[in-house]
Amino acid sequence: MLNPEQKLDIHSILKNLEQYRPKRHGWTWRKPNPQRIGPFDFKEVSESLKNSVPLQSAAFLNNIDPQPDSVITAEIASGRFEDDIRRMRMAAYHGADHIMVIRTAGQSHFDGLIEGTPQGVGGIPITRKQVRAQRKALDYIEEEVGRPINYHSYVSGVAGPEIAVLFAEEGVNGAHQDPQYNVLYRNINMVRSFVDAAESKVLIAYRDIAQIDGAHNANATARDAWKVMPELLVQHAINSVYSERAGIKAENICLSSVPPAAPPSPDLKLNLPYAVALREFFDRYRIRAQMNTKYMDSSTREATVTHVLNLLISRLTSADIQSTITPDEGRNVPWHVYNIEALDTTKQALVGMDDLLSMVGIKDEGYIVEKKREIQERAVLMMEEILEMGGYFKAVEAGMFVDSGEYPQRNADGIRRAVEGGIGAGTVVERDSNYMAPVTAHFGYNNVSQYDPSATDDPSRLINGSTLEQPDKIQYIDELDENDNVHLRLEETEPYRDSRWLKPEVEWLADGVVTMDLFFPAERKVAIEAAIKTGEKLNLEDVEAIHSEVLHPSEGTRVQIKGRVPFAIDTETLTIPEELDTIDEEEIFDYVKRHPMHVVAGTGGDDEHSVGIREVLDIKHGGIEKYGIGYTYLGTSVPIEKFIDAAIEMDADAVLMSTIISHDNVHFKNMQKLHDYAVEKGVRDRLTLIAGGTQITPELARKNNMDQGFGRGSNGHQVASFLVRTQKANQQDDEDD
Ligand code: Z98
Repeated sequence: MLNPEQKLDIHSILKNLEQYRPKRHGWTWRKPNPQRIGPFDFKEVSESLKNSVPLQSAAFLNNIDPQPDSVITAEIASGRFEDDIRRMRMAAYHGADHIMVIRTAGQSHFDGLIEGTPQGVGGIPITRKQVRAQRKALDYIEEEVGRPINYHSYVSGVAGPEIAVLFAEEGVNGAHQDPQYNVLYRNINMVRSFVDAAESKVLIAYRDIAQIDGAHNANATARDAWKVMPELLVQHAINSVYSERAGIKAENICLSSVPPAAPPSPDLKLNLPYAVALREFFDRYRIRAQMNTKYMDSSTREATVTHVLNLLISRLTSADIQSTITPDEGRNVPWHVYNIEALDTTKQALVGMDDLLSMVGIKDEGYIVEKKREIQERAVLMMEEILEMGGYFKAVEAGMFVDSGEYPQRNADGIRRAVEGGIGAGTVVERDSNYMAPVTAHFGYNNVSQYDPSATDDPSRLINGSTLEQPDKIQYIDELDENDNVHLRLEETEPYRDSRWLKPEVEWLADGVVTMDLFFPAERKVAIEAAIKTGEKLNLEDVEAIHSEVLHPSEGTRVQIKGRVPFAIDTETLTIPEELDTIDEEEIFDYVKRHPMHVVAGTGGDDEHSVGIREVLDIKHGGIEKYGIGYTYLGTSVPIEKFIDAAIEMDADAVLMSTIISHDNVHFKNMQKLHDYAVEKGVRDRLTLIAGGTQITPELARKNNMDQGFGRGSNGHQVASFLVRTQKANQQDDEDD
C-alpha cells in the first residue's frame, strides 16, 4: 500500500519484477453515479476518489472534488519510464484513470520486441520491463486513489502481434490498433498490416482490452484538416468493422475522434456537425475524444482554449473517454505540470458543464442538420467509390486517402502505397493445410482437431497452457544494455531521490530545468535574443526560448525561456514558515453563533498601514466579520494602551494589533508593551492578544508575549480559526476549574 505522505519508491517497484503478475486484465469504465457532493447535485459524475487533489477553487467549497463520468486520459511518456511512474501518481490524483505511454518515438519502426529499458526522448520503445514496472506501480496507485486505472499503449508496426501478446500477458488495458496507421503513415505493407491486425485484434478481444483506432491521424497529417472529415468516417468504419469481425466487442471499440478544426477557424461550426455525424453513424461504438493538435503552437493559453472548446463538444455529444493533450505539447515533450494542467482543465470544464444537455440541445433543423448530412453523404460516396475500385488496397494504391481535397473533390496529392510495396512486403505466406499452433487467442485456421479434437477451442491445452494461462512460461529478460539501463540512470540521480537535496524538475528527477516569463519593449527577434541573454546572465545553462508572443509589433514582446540551474538546494538550510492551521468554516460559523465574539483592532503606535488589517476584518475578502465575529476598528496609529482600555470597556475577547513598521524593532516593542499593559490592567488572562504584519511570524509574535502572530499573506479564516480554537480551550479550562 502506498502512503500519500510518502514518495513512491522506484527501487521497490523494480524489485522482483520477474515475479510480478498483473492484478487484473481488461478495460474498466467509470461507473456513472449521480449524487449530491457538498451543497450541489451532480448528474454526470462518477464515484469520488479516496485520495485526490481537488481544483484550487474547491478551497471555497469545502474541498469537494467531483469526478466526471467519462474516463480521463493522461499521455505520459517523457523518455524515462522510471520518472513517468511518479507523474502517473500525480496524474491519478488529478483525475486520470487512463494512462497512455509512448508518443513520438516511432514505436512502429521496431520490427520486433526489444528488452531492457533504453532511454528515449519523447517516448520510449516499449519493453516488457517497462510495461511490467508501470503496471505494477499503477496497481498500487489505483488502490491509493480508489479507482481502477487503465494502462495503454500502441499495437503497431510489423511487431504488432508480438506487442499484442506482450500486452495481453502483462495486463495492459487499452491499445491503439489500426492497420491503416501502418499503411498510411509508416509505409508498412498493407497485406502484412491487415493480417497482423487480425492476429492482434484477437488478442485484444481475448483480454477485453479497449481498442482505439488511428483515424484522427488523417487530420493531423492532412494539409487542411477540416477537409478530411468525410474520410475520417470511412477510416473509422473500416477499422471498426474489421475489429468486430476479429471478435472485439462493440463496446470495446473506441473511435478516436479529434475535432478537425481549431480557432481562429469558426471552431464549433465545423467541429460540432462533424462530431454529430460521427456519433450518429457509429452509435454502437465508444468515442475517445482527443483535442486538436494540428493547429497548436507554443502558446499554452491558446491550446487550453482549444481544449475547452473541444470539451464542450465532448459534453454535447457524450464522449466516453476524454483525452488530454497537454498545453505544452506544441513546444516540448509534455512536462509534469502541463500534464496536470490538462487534466485539471478537463475535470474543471466537464464538471462545470455537468448536465448541460438538460438545458441546451443540438438543433434538429437548419445548419447543423444540413452540414452533418453533407459530411455523412460525402463519406458514403467515398466508401462506394472505394468498393467500386475493388476495395481498400486498390483505393490506397490510387491515393484516395489524406488527399487535400474535400471528397469528392480530389487534388491528387493523397498518400499512395503499392499493394506489393512497403516494409514487410511479401512476408505473408498462406497457412499450410497442416498448420497448427498450440496457442491461445490465435486468428484463423488452426487445425487443432487433427491432433486433439477436444482442444479445438482451447489449442494451448496441448502444451498445458500458453503464456496467457501460464505466465510462468514467460521468458523475462532484464537489462541487456550495459550503458543504457535504469540502474545506471537511478544511480546518477540517487543523490536527489528522497533526500535533503532538491533540484527543480520538469520531467526527469533533478533535470534542473526552470522556465521564466519575460517581457521586453522590443520587436520579436530582439526580444527573443534579449531573453536568452537574460537567462545566461542569470547563470542558467542551455537557455532556449520556448515561446514568444507579440503584444505589439514595435511596443513589445513576451518571451518564455527555459534553462538549467547548475545548483541544488539543501533543504536543511531552509527556514520553513510555520503553517497556520485552519478549522472548517462551518465549525467556525456554528461556534460563533453560539458564542458571540468581539475584538478590537487597529494599527499600533505610529503605524498608518491599515490595508492588511482591514482585509482581515472586513467581510468583503473573507475577513473575520464573515464568520459573525464583531469588531471595533480603532483606526490607525492607535496608542498601545488604548487597545487594552477599549477592550476592557467593550468586554472584548481579543485585540488585533497590526504593526508593519519594523525599524528600531518598534514592532517587537509594541507587542511587548501591549502585553505588559494588559498585565498591568489585570486582563491578560482573559484577553487574546494577536499581532499581525508583514515582518511578523507566528514564532516572533509568541516570543514577544503575543498569543499568536500572523505574517504576510495571512487571512481572516486563519485568524478566525485561531480565535475560535483559543476560545474553546479557555472554555475547557474554565470547566476544568
Ligand atoms: C493519440 N496522441 O492517438 P508510432 N497506432 C495508432 C496511432 O494512432 C499511433 C501510433 C500507432 C495520439 C498519438 N497516434 C497519435 C493507431 C499514434 C503510434 O509509430 O509509435 O508513432 O505509432 O493518442
